[in-house]
Amino acid sequence: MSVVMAVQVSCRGNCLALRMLSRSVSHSSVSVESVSELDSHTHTPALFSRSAIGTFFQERPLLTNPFTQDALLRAYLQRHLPEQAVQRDLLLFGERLVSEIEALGRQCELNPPVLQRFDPWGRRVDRILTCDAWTRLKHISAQEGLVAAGYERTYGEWSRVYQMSKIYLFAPSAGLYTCPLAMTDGAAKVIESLGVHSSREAFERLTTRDEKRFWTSGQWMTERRGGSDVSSGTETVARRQQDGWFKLYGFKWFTSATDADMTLTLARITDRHGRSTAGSSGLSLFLAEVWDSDGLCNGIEVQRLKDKLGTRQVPTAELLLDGMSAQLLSEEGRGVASIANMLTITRIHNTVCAVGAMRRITHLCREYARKRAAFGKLLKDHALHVQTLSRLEVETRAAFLFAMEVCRLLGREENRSASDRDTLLLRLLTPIAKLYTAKQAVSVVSEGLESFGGQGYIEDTGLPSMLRDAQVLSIWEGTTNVLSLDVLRSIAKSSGSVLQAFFTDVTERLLAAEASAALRPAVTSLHTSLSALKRFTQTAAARPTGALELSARDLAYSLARIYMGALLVDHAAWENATHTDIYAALRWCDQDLCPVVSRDSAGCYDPQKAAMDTALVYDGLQP
Ligand code: MFK
Repeated sequence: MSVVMAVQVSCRGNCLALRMLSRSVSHSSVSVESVSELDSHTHTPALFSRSAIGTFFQERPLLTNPFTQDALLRAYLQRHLPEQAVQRDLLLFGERLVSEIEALGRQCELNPPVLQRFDPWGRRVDRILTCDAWTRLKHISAQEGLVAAGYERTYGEWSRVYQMSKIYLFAPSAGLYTCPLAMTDGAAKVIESLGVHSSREAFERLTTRDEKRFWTSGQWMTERRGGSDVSSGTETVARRQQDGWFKLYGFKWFTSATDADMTLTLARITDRHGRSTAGSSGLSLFLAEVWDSDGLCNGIEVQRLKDKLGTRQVPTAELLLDGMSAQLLSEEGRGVASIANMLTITRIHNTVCAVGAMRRITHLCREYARKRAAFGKLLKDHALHVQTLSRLEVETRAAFLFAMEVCRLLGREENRSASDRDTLLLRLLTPIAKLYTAKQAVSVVSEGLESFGGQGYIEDTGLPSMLRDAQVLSIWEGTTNVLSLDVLRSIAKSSGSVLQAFFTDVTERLLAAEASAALRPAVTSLHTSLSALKRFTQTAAARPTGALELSARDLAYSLARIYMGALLVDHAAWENATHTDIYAALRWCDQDLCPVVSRDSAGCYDPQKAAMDTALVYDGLQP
């Protein structure tokens, strides 16, 4: 092969390189051939191949053990769950994440599931084919007890904190395997709560560490009419069979991780004339195995897999239920109330995964800032850059403490050590934590990507998928507004007791921190916001119809910000807290902690303003 050809091969596809080469060559009046010959004699690399691609390559940010890197997680566990066994397990798990799981997660992103509709001989099979890495993640999930740890209850009321610490570490590496795990955990919780003996085997499989027996579960709630308004949107019917089982007929529009072994789903039981009851009281909860022992569907046609912005690793399908055999799990007509337990668990998983995403991006950003130089110095030496990262860190810390507090409350309830206040707080804080951390995750991950410059927008860095996958967190398991209305529902249903529990809890945490002079500005600000919020809620019931609903999102945000502030202050007042813990609490409390009061003062919830909102949104719309 001639030297010229060798150059062309080494620069294949790089026309720019060749153009630059001919320009530099014509300046020095040396032909391509003569330069190449010179190089071939002296054995130096071709001049142009260097000038074309340059010699500088940016170091990539390295992922190291996410447990050892996480100061707040380690401090939190040191304070609340200082068991050696927990430390050891998380340390080893962190190593496994780096050495094995991270690559599996990436493979899942690159090899999304496909639907095989027919076998080679034309038989309809509707198989959802996932990659080997997805199966491996299922096995690892069982081995590591990612669901089991919540039910073994080895650490009593701290068992959920232990389990969710693992999920938190796992999530950003797991190629969305957290999705089936969330639903599996939720299904186990529903079965345990209902105490259904006939589904004992399902419960045992959902919560086992034996990878050969481990089952995952789906949660099929969404039909064409919508995923939020489940009560009026569910058209699936259930026909009773002579053996006491049911056949289900309907169309499920979004089913996540549809390769699951079993599912929980809602349907309306028909009477012998085929009639069913409309609304929430007509819905019952069913358990069904999805596949038979030959891998064929149980009375299901998979219409298609969804083409999604993110979560591409997870099969999401439209399903026609055409006589799916199912077992009644709840009392007749108690479907929504029964599946609410599943929603609590999946919303907590969502919260934990949102924090996991924030933590991963902040770690990558700070690592990159130690390696990337611009304008003559490393990014870590640019104060403005570090200020931006510090703000992301404050968001992440507040979100982490919030997530862990909800897990702690869940653990206390399951350990039967919850006080009435704990139970009320768990009900109120679950939707708030989910809705607030989901929004934070989108914003923190987006800002984090920006700190990589153009590289944050490049697919094979793996960074863009983090943003895509964060975007779903505020959509599935209840959108921000649906969850804000759920907060109102919890207040109304408890006649305000959930709010009383909130006020008492925050006040006690602030009192405990009052001795700290360093924390005083944060404590004062939280007291002021809490008092303003109390006054708002006391007058809220007397407001015009609709005003409360208009304030729902801002109310949820206010409850979130105040509670997160109280948790940061509480953590910073701990005897082993560091000055960074105090600083994080102070910075958090710089913001408007009670937007519902600020917006109320601006008249945002007046009926006239609602009319103006409509006028603004539809301004210029042609009929
Ligand atoms: C990383 C994480 C991964 C997660 C993966 C998940 C993938 C799966 C994707 C999906 O499936 S996304 C679809 C998820 N769908 C939702 O989240 C539904 C959103 N809509 C709601 O949450 C509505 O608020 C709800 C359907 C619950 C409203 O239904 P209703 O029938 O209008 O409620 P209603 O009548 O107020 O309440 C019925 C009963 O349920 C009441 O109990 P009682 O009959 O005993 O009074 C309520 O108290 C109870 N309930 C409702 N919401 C509750 C609840 N109980 C406890 N907690 C709640 N949140």
